[in-house]
Amino acid sequence: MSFKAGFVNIIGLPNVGKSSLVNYLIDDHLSIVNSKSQTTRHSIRGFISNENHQIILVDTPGWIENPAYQLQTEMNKCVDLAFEEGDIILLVVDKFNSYNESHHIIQTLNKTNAKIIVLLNKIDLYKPEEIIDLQSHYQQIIPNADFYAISTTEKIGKEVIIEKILEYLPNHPPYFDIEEWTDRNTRFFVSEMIRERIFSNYQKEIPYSTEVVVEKYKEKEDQSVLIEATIFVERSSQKNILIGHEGEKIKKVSIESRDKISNFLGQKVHLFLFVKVLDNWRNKENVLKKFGYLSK
Ligand SMILES: Nc1nc2c(ncn2[C@@H]2O[C@H](COP(=O)(O)OP(=O)(O)OP(=O)(O)O)[C@@H](O)[C@H]2O)c(=O)[nH]1
Ligand SMILES: [Mg+2]
Repeated sequence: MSFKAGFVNIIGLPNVGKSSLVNYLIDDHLSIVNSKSQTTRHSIRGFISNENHQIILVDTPGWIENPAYQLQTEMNKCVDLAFEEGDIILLVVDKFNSYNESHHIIQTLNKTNAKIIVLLNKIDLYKPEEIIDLQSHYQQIIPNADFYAISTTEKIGKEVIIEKILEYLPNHPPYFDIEEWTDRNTRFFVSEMIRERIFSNYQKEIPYSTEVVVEKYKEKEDQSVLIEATIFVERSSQKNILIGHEGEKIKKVSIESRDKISNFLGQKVHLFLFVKVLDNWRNKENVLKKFGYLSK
């Protein structure tokens, strides 16, 4: 039997459960999940490999209807690239957002040569008739797609999704080492775990105005890890909010992040966080490039 391998790109509007789906399918914490929308900012790849196949699952940022700053424009470019590069596209939808035929995502899907699977997520929250109505709606606007109703939190749907992906996966040698589970490095996961704690601890514009960069990652002789990370914000008022009265807020983020990272690495972690203002960074091309957001 020849080897099968391909890119399975996961696309949808913000907050529908794309990252939850990737984590559920690969049975690991690849991608951070949060109840706030626009959590994911990069394409993140996770692999399911064995001696017969390699499924490359690609989590993407949620599609933003009207980008308000360049970071959001770059996030949308990740989605457009995912349409082009996918052998299979998983469109994740829920009942809280709907599309019509003229929507960019639907029009692009109907033009692609990739196989399309529509996944109606969060069915733990729906009445049976809502599922039937949504199924007929999506079958009408994307006639070439398969359709499954799933729930990542209730763990419903994995077997049928994997079975369908394997049916569609093209014959191809593995793209990545079959021992690897992702193409992202430890520093990336560390910065994402800190960012996730920021999403959970702050409201309004703070999560969206911050970027986390791991500046130092050093394993010490006693097997513990020393990590220094900078949290960039856009204005000094945001820096004050982030730090909080007598540093209480940032201390909480630091402790929670340290525990998460330590759990992930299986090592003791010494974490030091610094907050810096980088004026209007979300609109600065050179900064976005440095932070790894520019696709070209
Ligand atoms: N009830 C329910 N909630 C879910 C389900 N799947 C995901 N969620 C929740 O939906 C929220 C968003 O999940 P994410 O996985 O971060 O969504 P996303 O599409 O990756 O979001 P962005 O990265 O912001 O585009 C989180 O609070 C999840 O816990 C589900 O099957 N049922
Ligand atoms: Mg996400």
